[in-house]
Amino acid sequence: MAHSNAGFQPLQYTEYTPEEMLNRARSFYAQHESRRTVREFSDRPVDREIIELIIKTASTAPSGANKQPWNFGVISSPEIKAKIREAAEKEEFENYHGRMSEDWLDDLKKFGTDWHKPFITTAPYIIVAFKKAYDLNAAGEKEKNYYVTESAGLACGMLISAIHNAGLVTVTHTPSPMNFLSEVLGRPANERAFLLLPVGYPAEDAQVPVIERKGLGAVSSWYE
Ligand code: IYR
Repeated sequence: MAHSNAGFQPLQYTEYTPEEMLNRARSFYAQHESRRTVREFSDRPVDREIIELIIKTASTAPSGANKQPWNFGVISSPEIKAKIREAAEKEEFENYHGRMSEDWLDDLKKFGTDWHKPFITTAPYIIVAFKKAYDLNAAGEKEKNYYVTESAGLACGMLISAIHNAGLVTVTHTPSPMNFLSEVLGRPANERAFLLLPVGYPAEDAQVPVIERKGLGAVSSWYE
């Protein structure tokens, strides 16, 4: 393929034998299949370098025009975690007492969630993923980002895989509305909080709900 732009280089690519491919695909699947969302955390400390590597992994996600329209707020300060928990619980209290429909509350019953969010102060790290609606260049002018929600979602998916791969656990917490996170963390106007993820070890007695994953037949449609 001819490229008008000189900024290209040869792809670094490793090909596996069909057998290696199958083994790799099987073990990657098995590893992902063992992931569970965890809401009960230990306060055991986690090495900062692990968190750095997890975020670097997330940031390898593809994004619209490679704009990488995300920023991860990483909170270990007990004072800031306490502020975030207080504000999140205030919103969640309202959600569970009138803002969420009866059907919605019913759908959540099996997860045992309520407005209390102790994991925000127990987990050693809280990661708040922000999506960047636009960027500001050096002159302070707005520069467009593309497929911002999709891009941030992809990065968060890879973040979750990296957390699991490292042997840590998380929950994708979505306090709503989330604008308090921008205020508490002093984020600029072009960023919107997207997800809040506590990261750490599970509590020793952590329990998870009994759930099932849909089978291949239910999640895929094949045209052969
Ligand atoms: N944001 C609330 C409610 C909640 C909503 C869904 I959809 C969930 O899958 C789980 C919880 C909370 O975090 O409790």
